[in-house]
Amino acid sequence: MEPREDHLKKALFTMLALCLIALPVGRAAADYTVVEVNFIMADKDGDLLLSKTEYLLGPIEVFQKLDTNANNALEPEELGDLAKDAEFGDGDTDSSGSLSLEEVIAEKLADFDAADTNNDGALNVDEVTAYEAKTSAGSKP
Ligand SMILES: [Ca+2]
Ligand SMILES: [Ca+2]
Ligand SMILES: [Ca+2]
Repeated sequence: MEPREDHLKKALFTMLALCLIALPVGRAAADYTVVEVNFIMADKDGDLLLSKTEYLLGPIEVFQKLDTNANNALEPEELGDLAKDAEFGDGDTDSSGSLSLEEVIAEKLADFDAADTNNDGALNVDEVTAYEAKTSAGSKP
């Protein structure tokens, strides 16, 4: 059994690493794109495929971290700038003004299915890269 504390430490480290990667540092030291690095970090079993579980793990951990009042809902105050993101409005399917974990998972599963273009139930790095390119291009005004 994996000790839960180790798991949390790994998640925190991953988030920290993601923050660092997100900084505009010019050319990355390694020849990996941000999408690829995120993919490698999310791919816990290293099979170069993201299962649904692996895909959801990150968002679930982020959810728990952001939910500072532990009411299993993310209010705009907890989300800060993220609340202005279109995903917040889209994800709040019951229009409660907050995101429940169920709403976050539903949103992410929809992303997963949309990205899984060869319908094998897993995401390879090409599918993730293509999906990220598509969604970031689509979200520009
Ligand atoms: Ca995997
Ligand atoms: Ca809601
Ligand atoms: Ca796939």
